[in-house]
Amino acid sequence: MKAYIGLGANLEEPQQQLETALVALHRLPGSRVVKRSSFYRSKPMGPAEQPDYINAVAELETTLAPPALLLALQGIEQAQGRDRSGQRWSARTLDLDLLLYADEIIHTDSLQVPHPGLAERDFVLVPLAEIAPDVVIPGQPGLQALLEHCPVYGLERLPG
Ligand code: A4P
Ligand code: MG
Repeated sequence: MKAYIGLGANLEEPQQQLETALVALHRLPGSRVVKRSSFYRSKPMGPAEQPDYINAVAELETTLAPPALLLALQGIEQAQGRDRSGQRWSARTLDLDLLLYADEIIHTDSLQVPHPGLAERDFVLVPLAEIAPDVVIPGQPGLQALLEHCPVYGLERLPG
């Protein structure tokens, strides 16, 4: 199955956190990273008194089912020192969101797919459009339409 993962970090060398996370994603059982977007610097959504974020999106080919994939993502966050004690949307070493899983719509207590915040986040939509411009988001209009209505957090695409 094809899954799209949103990566975000704004503490402790965020670019390195994302590089490390991409390697960890590639090593998950039955999984490989087939595409990765550029890295983007973005202003924080949520509490403003935190560092800028680095964001990216990866396309994963995986045989893991969605609940197992979510647990695996949380394991990678944990391994990279994610501290969940702060308030919502506070600074973090690594955040991995399951954005899309094939064409599935999932609503359970622990997992919502497509990710509910996707349409309101340029730091997700822009890197997603870079690697998958024609991706279908179940229950939503196309990426270009979403981008036109999306709030702007001030994205800067990083070289390399
Ligand atoms: N959960 C449900 N659906 C999903 C999914 N599709 N992917 C549940 C991942 N998790 C999902 O997440 C809280 C719970 O969401 C999990 O237990 C899981 O079962 P979390 O990662 O523990 O907490 P969080 O990340 O602090 O909360 P939340 O609401 O998920 O925050 P977001 O949406 O991840 O946003 N600004 C910029 N510029 N760039 C960013 O990347 N990120 C955030 C965090 C805030 N501001 C940002 C950025
Ligand atoms: Mg999260």
